Amino acid sequence: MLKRMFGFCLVGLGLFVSPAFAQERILNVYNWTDYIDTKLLEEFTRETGIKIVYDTYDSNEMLEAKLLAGNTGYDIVVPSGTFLQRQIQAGIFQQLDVHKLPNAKGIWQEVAARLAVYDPGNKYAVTYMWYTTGLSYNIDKVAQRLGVMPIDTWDIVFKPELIKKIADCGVYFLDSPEDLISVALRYLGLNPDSKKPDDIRKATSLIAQVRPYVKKFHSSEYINALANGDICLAIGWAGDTFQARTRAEDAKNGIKINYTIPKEGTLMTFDAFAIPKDAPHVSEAYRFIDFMLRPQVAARNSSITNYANGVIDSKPFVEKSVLENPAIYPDEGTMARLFTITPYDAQTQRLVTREWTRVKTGK
Ligand code: N2P
Repeated sequence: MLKRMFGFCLVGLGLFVSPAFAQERILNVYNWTDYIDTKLLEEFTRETGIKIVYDTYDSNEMLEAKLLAGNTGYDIVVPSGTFLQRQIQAGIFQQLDVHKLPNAKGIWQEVAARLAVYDPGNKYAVTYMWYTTGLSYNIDKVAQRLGVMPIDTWDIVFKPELIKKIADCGVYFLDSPEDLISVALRYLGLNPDSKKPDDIRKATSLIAQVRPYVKKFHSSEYINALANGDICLAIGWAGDTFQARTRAEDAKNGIKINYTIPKEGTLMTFDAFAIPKDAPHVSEAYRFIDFMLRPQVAARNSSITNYANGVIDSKPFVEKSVLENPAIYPDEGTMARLFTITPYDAQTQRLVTREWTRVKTGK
């Protein structure tokens, strides 16, 4: 009898803790495309029991539209600096409790200080990756068309007589007004952070002038398009470009891809993890950010995505070829050519959106 009762109790207990009855732990992550070592998602679940629903986007505008509409259900999002700043001001995020992020001790202080321009006191966000915008190209096809000239100047995309020569093998530009306008301003010798309507129009007119030679404005398709030879040049982001290089090498298709930071200088951007105020799974979100801050984990993300992360303690674990690539981890000389920008105010944003549509539609 006793034995039977004991057995019964055990069964009862078993049912009580069986996964079918235990509350499932979930985390909804919304991150950029091609921006993580996906194996880490499974490892996180295995370790914590938290299931990740992983969704992607390829533009800040897309993320912002969702955040402003509210009730996204997302627990983690990854805006870039200027957008982060506006979204903090709009009250979208919750303040982070750093005590819940023990691995924050490995954060790269110089990088955190740069992010603090957008998030004063680093209260709302933690840097994930940082990077530049530059020229991504197929070495052979561009050389066939431009000869021996070094591919190290924005002239290549902003001088009609040059871009015209490569248009036949396919040119993409990022669909990111902030990147393109700041770079065009810099090229024109104007302040890349200018909010003056006249300056913005000068920048968009420059881009509009070369619009006929641009096959597509898109912020993620250029990785495969470069890797499989569909295009020969893009204005793109460094990490994505080196991913294209790896894909071409894996495919053994003979396509050689390079990325340069033009000598006139370029934009440097910081993408950061933040938790929306209405996030349904806050403690799971902390677990995830802390996991991503683990030096070995951060290093794997950098080694796979070719983006520099925000954890200084990860450096010893980052693939040497990534760590020693100054287009990914800029040396001092490269750093000196990089600029950052601040967010557009509401009025300037309206102008930018209008101008950008005009540029893209060619009207
Ligand atoms: C990853 C793009 C990340 C840089 N594909 C843009 N925030």
